[in-house]
Amino acid sequence: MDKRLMRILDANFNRTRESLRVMEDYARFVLDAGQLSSELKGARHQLREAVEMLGGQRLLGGRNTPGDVGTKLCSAGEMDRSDALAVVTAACKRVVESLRVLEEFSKTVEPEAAKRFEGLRYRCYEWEVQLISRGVAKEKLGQMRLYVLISSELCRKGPLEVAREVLAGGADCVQLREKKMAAGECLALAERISRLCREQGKLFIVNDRPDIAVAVGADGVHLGQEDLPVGCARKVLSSEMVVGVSTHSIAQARKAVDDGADYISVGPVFATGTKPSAEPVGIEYVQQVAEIDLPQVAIGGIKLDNVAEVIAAGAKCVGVCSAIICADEPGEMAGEFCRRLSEKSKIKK
Ligand code: TZP
Ligand code: MG
Repeated sequence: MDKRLMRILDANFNRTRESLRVMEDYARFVLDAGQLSSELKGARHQLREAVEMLGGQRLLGGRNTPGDVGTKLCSAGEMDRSDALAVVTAACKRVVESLRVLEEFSKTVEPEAAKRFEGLRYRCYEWEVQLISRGVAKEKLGQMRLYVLISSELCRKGPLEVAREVLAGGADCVQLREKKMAAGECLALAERISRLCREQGKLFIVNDRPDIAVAVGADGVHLGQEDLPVGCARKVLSSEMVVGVSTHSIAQARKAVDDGADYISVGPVFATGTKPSAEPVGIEYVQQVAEIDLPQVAIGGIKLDNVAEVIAAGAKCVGVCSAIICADEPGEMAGEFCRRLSEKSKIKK
């Protein structure tokens, strides 16, 4: 094989391998996405097999790093990575470029290998969507301040109107929590709220129902202690979707971390008519759970007159249902919660 061709193939094999490793480690260590990271590991193996068809190790014969005129060229932005998401985004772009180069140049020597590179390139487009959308959702979970739960039966106005208003008022996330609604009706409502949230770049979570969450393209699902286990729900969910788990004790919070939850709810902090059977866990649990390194939503009986106490206990995000959705003006009420949350977080800084 022509040495120049060997150099191109060798360089792009390395680029692809390295980018896949970045993607795999992001899936594994940032997203805790077992299935995705094992698919990416498999992709490195498939890459190696396709490269074997071109001579494998023999491509090294073309390598001439000191004589490579490109090693010192650095494009603007190459060193500019603000966070892990920016790193994986760049790797996703790079991997399809290098696979395309492998594909095109291997057509001249081994068309069968070219087809393999093409197949891998298509899969990389899908992995890119999964890695980035789940990465973005994870980032958003960490930045949430106000998480609003909507249950139609408690809404003073229509649930869709309430969703629209609370989003306008500053809610970062809406959860649809319908305990009595028939699946078909819930699906239709979830579809509409999901669209609203997507339009505004806000998170949308469905309570209890992974099937409905998947069907409407929600960001994720919220599960209680008696619902499906996280691992089981993940089998049904698309890999970019997040899972939240209700916790009522530090042991449950630790278990949720081990099970791979993306966030936890912490409560009920106070007694609440929305979940009358649940024993309040008190403000002490909010303080205690702050040691857990996972986004948290303090929830249960939180109102304007006690939210300061919850924030003072360490909560960065509060989950509110009745105090907002039963209000005459849910949007204004959401706005007032947001003001208090941001005032308190400014004092803390
Ligand atoms: N989980 C713990 S408390 C609760 C849930 C879903 C209900 C929260 O509703 P409210 O009306 O804000 O107390
Ligand atoms: Mg539940």
